[in-house]
Amino acid sequence: MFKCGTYIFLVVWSLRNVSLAEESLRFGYVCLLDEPNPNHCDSFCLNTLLPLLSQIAQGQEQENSLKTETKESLDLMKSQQTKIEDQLRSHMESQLKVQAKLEADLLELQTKLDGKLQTVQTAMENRLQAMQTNLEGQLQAIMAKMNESIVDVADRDLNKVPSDFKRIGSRYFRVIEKAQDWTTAGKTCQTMKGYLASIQNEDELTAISANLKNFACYWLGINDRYNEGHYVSVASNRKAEILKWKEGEPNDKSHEENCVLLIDGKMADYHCNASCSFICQADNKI
Ligand SMILES: [Ca+2]
Ligand SMILES: [Ca+2]
Repeated sequence: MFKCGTYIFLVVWSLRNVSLAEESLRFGYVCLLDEPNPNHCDSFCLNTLLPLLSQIAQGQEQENSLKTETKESLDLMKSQQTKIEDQLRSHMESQLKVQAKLEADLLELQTKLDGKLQTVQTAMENRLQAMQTNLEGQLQAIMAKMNESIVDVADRDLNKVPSDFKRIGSRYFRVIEKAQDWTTAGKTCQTMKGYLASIQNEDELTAISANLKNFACYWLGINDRYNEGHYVSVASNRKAEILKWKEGEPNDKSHEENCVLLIDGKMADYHCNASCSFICQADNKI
């Protein structure tokens, strides 16, 4: 095998020498190397090889330079890539911070809006509740008044109450702001189809007094004309239901005070010929 390889090498070398010999003949010089020994290379060979070697070295140098430039370019690109990546990372971190702050602000705003919305809703509910309560109260008052009117109409029809008598409490009265003596006042009430009034109880006294002027006297139908100290109603001829005397009354002054008047919510016996306003009642039950 070795021998065979050596033979092939020698053949190639011989062919190259033949080629060189031909080239030498063409250019007018001869270099025949019978033995492939570097020591036998003369100056011509060296002159021939040196440019090649120089080109090879120059090529090698260019290659190294190119490698160096390429490496520098790659390093620069890598550096720029790293810088861009850092910038992108920093930018993304900033964006994330901004996004987080926006989300926090949005949540805070949402919370505030929810709170205000709840406050407004509560206020509206309270207002609606108050309006509803008020309307219910008004409705009840209207219904009570309607019922009262219905009862009043029915009662007036049933008891034949004159239309100009006013319902005070459970009965019908008419206050006459015209000063007359007790007897004339009684007759005036009769012309109105009524009677000089007596009082049923303290609530009725309070209700009637609310319809009278202050410091003014009003005749009642109560008297003790026939039996001193025994007060009766002129309408029913029965004992007076309630007597609420003013301080110091009754005093039957000069033994002539037999008629009862009402002044500022209290009663007093007084001379029947005196002039006072008076109160008529529609019924003769009291
Ligand atoms: Ca008397
Ligand atoms: Ca008196």
